[in-house]
Amino acid sequence: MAKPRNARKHKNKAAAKKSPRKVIKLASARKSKGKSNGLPRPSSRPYGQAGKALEGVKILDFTHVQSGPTCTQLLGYMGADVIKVERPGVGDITRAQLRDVKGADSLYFTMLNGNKRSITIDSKHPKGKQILERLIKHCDVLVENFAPGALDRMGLTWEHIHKLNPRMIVASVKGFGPGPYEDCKVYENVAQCAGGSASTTGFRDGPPLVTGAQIGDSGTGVHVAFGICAALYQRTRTGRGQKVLCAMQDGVLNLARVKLRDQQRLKHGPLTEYSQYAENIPFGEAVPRAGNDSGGGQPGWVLKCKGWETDPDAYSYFITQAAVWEAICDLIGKPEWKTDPDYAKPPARLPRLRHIFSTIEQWTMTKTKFEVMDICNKLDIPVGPILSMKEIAEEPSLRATGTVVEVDHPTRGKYLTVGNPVKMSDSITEVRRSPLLGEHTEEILSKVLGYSAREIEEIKASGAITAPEKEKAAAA
Ligand code: CAO
Repeated sequence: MAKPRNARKHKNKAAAKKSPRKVIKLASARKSKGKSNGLPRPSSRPYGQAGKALEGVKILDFTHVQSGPTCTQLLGYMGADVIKVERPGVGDITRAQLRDVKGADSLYFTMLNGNKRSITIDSKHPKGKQILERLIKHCDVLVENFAPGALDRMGLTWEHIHKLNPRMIVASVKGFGPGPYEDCKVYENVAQCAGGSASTTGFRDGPPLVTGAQIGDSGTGVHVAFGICAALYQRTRTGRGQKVLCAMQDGVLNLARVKLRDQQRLKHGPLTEYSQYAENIPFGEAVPRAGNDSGGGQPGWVLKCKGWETDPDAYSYFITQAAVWEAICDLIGKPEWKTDPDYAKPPARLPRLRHIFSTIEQWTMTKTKFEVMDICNKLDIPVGPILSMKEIAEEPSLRATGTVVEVDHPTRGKYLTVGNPVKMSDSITEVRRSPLLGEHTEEILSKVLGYSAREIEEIKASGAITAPEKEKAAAA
């Protein structure tokens, strides 16, 4: 098979150094001097301290609001050097949105932009364009989530970028993929609605509901991060960058795929695990909203626990997993259900789920949600307390694992953020605070792009990295 055109170019030293095959070869060569079985040795460093997974990867972060910043923050957590380009004087619009501390960057911004450096560049200024072009040559990946066409309007077409740096990966989040809506601007809830989540969320007798988890924005950001890592891996073979696109509609649909599964099952009869089936309510043509029904093959529901009358989160999710049905019967004082033909087997239980869950609820209401968890876990019954954000913020085990992290910020003081949810045995995540607007402009111009002090003075005087006074005042 013919080699890709750029494959030969890839044989330069720098590219070969990054090739995972080469890494394995070096490790096994080292090993073969001793008593080797040809496999790489485990790290001799303490857990999680063998360097960072994406060390050396340089990201030109042209993202704003939530979806793109989620992606680049994750890449930063994994060790990439993330250089966030922001509009002079204004910055990412979220710096000033939902502000809780006067004059300080909002939590909206700080919690999505950790582990990044900030440079301000007016991308429409001729000198600003020159700086951006240098950054494009320097970086491995450009990530953006502007409205459709905005990057092209800045003169940064794929062709132009690819010409400047054929190794660059250009990753984009858009609301919709190619098709009738490709030019539309999209925010979180629009994506939840267009991706099939809203029509299948909520209660049957209520309107469609959006979820609190930001599956449109943050969910798509995670998808794009995955696409970028895959493209970086492919580049080790081809030497070439590529375009990576994730439409928010597609990202949401990927997360709602069980509902597309149910849509197809509808052709073959009612969805027997939906409570609607037990209530003898006929199904329509499309997947209905399923309330708190489990999306899988093991029925579940949210049940009241002790204190529910005053505490809105005193509930547990309870799953009547078939494997532990007998333990459930004993626990709730219904040992006869173990042999009763109406209850003993899962298909017999389906039309009776409502009654079953209200009987279990009589038991859960006598216990706190944490007691339910303790008792059921010992019996292998899958349950989960409904945790409030207050409880999550205060949960010591989440602090201990670095999932919830406290960082210090020069203008707002200490705040909590969500650390890296992915834990890796060789790669530690250090969570660093978000940058102030333009905090690293000079550092990046001089140390990364090699501009001299005189050139930096010229850039400053040109207005390419500073805002007109009017915009500064508006953003304050
Ligand atoms: N210097 C100069 N101009 C800059 C700049 C810079 N550093 N950074 C951005 N701009 C300009 C853009 O070029 C654009 O100008 P034009 O309209 O003249 O091309 C302008 O700022 C506004 O960009 P935008 O259209 O992306 O921003 P918006 O606030 O109007 O729309 C959003 C926001 C999110 C709806 C839109 O960006 C979008 O649909 N993005 C794709 C989908 C997406 O990511 N949605 C998730 C949003 S929440 O995470």
